[in-house]
Parts: sequence; C-alpha cells; structure tokens
Amino acid sequence: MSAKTAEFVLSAPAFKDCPPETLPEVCFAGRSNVGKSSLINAVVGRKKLVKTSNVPGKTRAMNYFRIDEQWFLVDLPGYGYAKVSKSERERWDTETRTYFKNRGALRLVISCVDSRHEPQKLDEDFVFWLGSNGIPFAIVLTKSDKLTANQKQTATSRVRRMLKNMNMEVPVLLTSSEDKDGIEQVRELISDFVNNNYDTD
Ligand SMILES: Nc1nc2c(ncn2[C@@H]2O[C@H](COP(=O)(O)OP(=O)(O)OP(=O)(O)O)[C@@H](O)[C@H]2O)c(=O)[nH]1
Ligand SMILES: [Mg+2]
Repeated sequence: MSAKTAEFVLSAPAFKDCPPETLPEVCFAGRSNVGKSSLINAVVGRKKLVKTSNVPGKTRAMNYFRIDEQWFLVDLPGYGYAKVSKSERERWDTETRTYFKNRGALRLVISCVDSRHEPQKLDEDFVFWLGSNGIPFAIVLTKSDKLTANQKQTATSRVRRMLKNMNMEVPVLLTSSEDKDGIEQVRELISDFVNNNYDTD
C-alpha cells in the first residue's frame, strides 16, 4: 500500500540537526545514481516526494520525511560521487557514521545496490561496516527492469554470495521503481522493522 501521508520534515546537514527521536526510522543509502530517490518515491507511492535526477550527489544532508505519522524515512546522499571535494566527503562520512552508530530510533538501513553490476568495493565496504557495527540492514537491488530473467537470478545470487562470505544473513530484495517490481515487498520489510517484528540480535 502507498503511504496515506508523507511530509517533508527537515534536511539535516549534520547528525546534531536530526529531529528528536519521536518515531522509528528507516534510512535509504547507496551509491550516487543507484536509484534511491526513485525507490523512495515508489515505496511511498508519490511521484515527487523526493527529487530524482541525472546529476548525482546533489543532496548533502539527511532528508527527513514523516510517513503516515508512524515513521521517519531518511534519504541519504549517495556515496562515491567523485566531484564532491575530499573535505566534504570526509565530513559527510563522519556525520553518517555518527548517525548510524548513535541514532537509537534507527530500525533499518536499506542499502541500495544497482542490480546490473557486481556490488562495487564501496558497496561491500559499506555493507561490511554496517554488519560489523550491528546495524540492522537489508539489501535492495534497484533497476531490475533492465535485466532479463537470467540476469535477475545472477544479480540476487551474487549479493547473497557476498553476504555469505561476510558471514551475514540479511534480506535481499530485487526491485524496479520503473515497473514497481518488488516494491510491495520493500513496504512489508519496512513495516516489519518499524513495528519491531524482527529480531535483530
Ligand atoms: N530503468 C530504471 N531507471 C531507474 C530506476 N530507478 C532510478 N532510475 C534512474 O536512475 C537515475 C538516478 O535515479 P535517482 O533515484 O535520482 O538516484 P539516487 O540514488 O537518488 O541518486 P543521488 O540522489 O544523486 O545519489 C535516474 O535517471 C532515474 O530515472 C529503475 O527502477 N529503473
Ligand atoms: Mg537521490
């Protein structure tokens, strides 16, 4: 189901600017241009809740949205965008790591990975870091409309293999914001974590 209400709350350039932890939250992260914003719009069922673009790396803040008065959705700027200065990249790395580690209300990180490619080093490092720090996450593969049935199989199994090599077991979903494949499953996943139906220990 689409969200009944979805409102922009604020844009937090730093961890200290995040809103009070009044609701459970779910955060979307991933490389620039992976399709995070499109995925968010599809999940919430809004055409333009979040801006999508061909110009990657524009947002440099944690963007908060209140969904159905029940949870906060957080859109993070993509990592791995080459044109961002080194100092800004380092600042952002510190802020997001602080956020992931210290945000008590954070229930789930949705780590978005492009289904067309092997997970990149940056994706692997990010996932490994989340897992090592005990942060609950799931992997959502994006842009599945670009794949054949065979390629879909490959995309999912290579991510599962990567997780297995890291000794991690987390949900892996294949999605397309274009044809809405897998979107309902992402909603269900979010709802499970928001309502605490998952044992994350
Ligand atoms: N075919 C296809 N294209 C998609 C899909 N999702 C996103 N795209 C395209 O991929 C590009 C990037 O999408 P965004 O949603 O803006 O990506 P993002 O991860 O939010 O990017 P940044 O915010 O810049 O990090 C756009 O041109 C989208 O139209 C999808 O499911 N299928
Ligand atoms: Mg975006």
